[in-house]
Amino acid sequence: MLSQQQKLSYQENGFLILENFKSIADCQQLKQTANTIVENFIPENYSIFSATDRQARSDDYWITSGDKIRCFFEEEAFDDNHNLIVDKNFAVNKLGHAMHELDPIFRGFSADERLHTIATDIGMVQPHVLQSMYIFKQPRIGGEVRCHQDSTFLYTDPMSVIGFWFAIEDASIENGCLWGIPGGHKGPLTELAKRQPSGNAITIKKLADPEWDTKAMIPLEVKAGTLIMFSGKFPHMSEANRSNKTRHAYTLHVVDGNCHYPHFNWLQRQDNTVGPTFTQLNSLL
Ligand SMILES: O=C(O)CCC(=O)C(=O)O
Repeated sequence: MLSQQQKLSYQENGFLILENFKSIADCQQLKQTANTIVENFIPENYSIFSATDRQARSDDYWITSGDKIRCFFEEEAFDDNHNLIVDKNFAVNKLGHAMHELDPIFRGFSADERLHTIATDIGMVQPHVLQSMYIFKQPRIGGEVRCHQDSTFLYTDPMSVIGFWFAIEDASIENGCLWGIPGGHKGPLTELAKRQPSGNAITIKKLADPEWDTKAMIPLEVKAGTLIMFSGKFPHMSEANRSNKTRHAYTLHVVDGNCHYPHFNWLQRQDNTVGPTFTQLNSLL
């Protein structure tokens, strides 16, 4: 799947951009499905997602969502008295974390054998799809995602997570595209998130300096259908979306089943696995 040059570029920069990876029709179908999930959602039990804090917030709704489809709201969708102040259909920050398994349209989009091949091309032995997220990045209130490395939150020993980030709509600086530090993955893992043995608390432990050199950040502006893949130590972020446009994206986080997946990771599935392989996903189609 990947050329020698693409593999070298991924190793050097920690990320790779593959344009036109998905068709516009596939992106539109996924977007429609995500919007329908939100339309049908009755906000009785929900939580708010914030990725600006250094301290991870957690609650029951979040911590048990690893093998479910749940809605997490934008922080700015509520007033100080916790009343929803925007249309529900433009209030959800993201869906998570098992659409790839539980929803037939999301499953079809995710069960892409090319992703298995790409993961093995860059050295993964047994790719498993651990997590999916549909990120809306809503107009005007789409929350910032602070600079982080995905291995902080989905840790394996040795580290293995790969992020597959699909632009479902055009992503630009204006509507809050991804930013990243090319080569930043060559530094250490700077933080590790650990779920506490009891309760829902997740603590984020600082492992290393320095803080990210934000001057080295570059915007990854891409068209709908593009796949950006990045390694678990690639520092990346996105700014708040203050534009009038949405910026929908879908992500899959894939880990190597040959690596140890510790109990301290926040995402623990009831079946105690690290999610299906691409072949298993395909067999469910
Ligand atoms: O889409 C975004 O704004 C951030 C996504 C992200 O950080 C991730 O997929 O790891």
